[in-house]
Amino acid sequence: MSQSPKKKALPPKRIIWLARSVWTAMWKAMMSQLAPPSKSGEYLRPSSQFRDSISSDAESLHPPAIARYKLFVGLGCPWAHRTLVTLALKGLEEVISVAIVAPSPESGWVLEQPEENCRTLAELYQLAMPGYTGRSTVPVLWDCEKKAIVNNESSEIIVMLNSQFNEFAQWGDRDLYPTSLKEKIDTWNDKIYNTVNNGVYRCGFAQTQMAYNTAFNELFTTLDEIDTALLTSRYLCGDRLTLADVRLFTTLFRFDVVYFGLFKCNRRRIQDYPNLGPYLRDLYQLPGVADTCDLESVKRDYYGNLFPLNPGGDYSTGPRSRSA
Ligand SMILES: N[C@@H](CCC(=O)N[C@@H](CS)C(=O)NCC(=O)O)C(=O)O
Repeated sequence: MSQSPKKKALPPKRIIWLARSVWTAMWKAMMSQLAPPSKSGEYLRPSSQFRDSISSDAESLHPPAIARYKLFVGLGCPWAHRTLVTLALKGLEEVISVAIVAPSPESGWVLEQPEENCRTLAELYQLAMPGYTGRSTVPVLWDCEKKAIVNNESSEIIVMLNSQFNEFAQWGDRDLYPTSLKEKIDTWNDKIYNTVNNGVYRCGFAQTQMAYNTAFNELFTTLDEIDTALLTSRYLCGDRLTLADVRLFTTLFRFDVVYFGLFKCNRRRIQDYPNLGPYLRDLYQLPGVADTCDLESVKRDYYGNLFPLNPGGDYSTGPRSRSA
């Protein structure tokens, strides 16, 4: 009697190959959603869509005023964090209110308290511009009177916070973007944006080895350069704190805890640099700044929500501080 041929078990190699191919295809699809790449796998950050200004010009739609504007921020986000630091350094907490959002895998940013009848940031964007199809990012500078997004680009919001509310600000005389230093500030900003602020994302979101290597080298070349500059200078532009420091601070603050591990920015930690480490602590200790910092939210938002980079969602507990 002939026996039916025994089914052969699928060789494990085949299974591994299959799992790898499926996962790689899914990973690529998720990554191109999360972080649109160039042809060579470099991360290309989408540009911000709302670019109006607050100004006291007669024809301005958004004149400076007390209690008219609100900032929507996520505490993990370095771009939103810039606006909170500027708010604190100018003493604008009583002038501009803050609404906090937290990430959710299903709905993107969710408001801690509903605002304008919106539960999510995406709904707020829809309220401002029905049919909007772009990204709903933080920070958002919201005009409560006009029910409009004034601006969602952090680099522009902090310039407005620095200059447009001085008559109401506790520290209206503190100019973080003085004309005399503008050129120097802008030069640092350009370099630091490309290679450090966005540079860490270019490492973490790189989709080819070459794109990662390039971003990694540029990042640490700039950090070395800054470390050298800080040998003879308390701040980036001399002895005066400027918006260039604010912009650098929020990236450095997250560096050892998330970028070093999750984004593979791991040639050196900030605390291992002779001058960058103390500089970071110096900025952290400026009055009002520590209150804007929330490392638990930073860990939760990066490790818990960048699914393609960390599918398990668990997060690291290190690194230890130097003294621990
Ligand atoms: N260019 C923007 C970038 C803001 C940004 O990318 N924010 C992230 C959080 S760190 C975000 O809200 N992402 C949500 C998304 O891309 O859908 C700025 O500097 O204001």
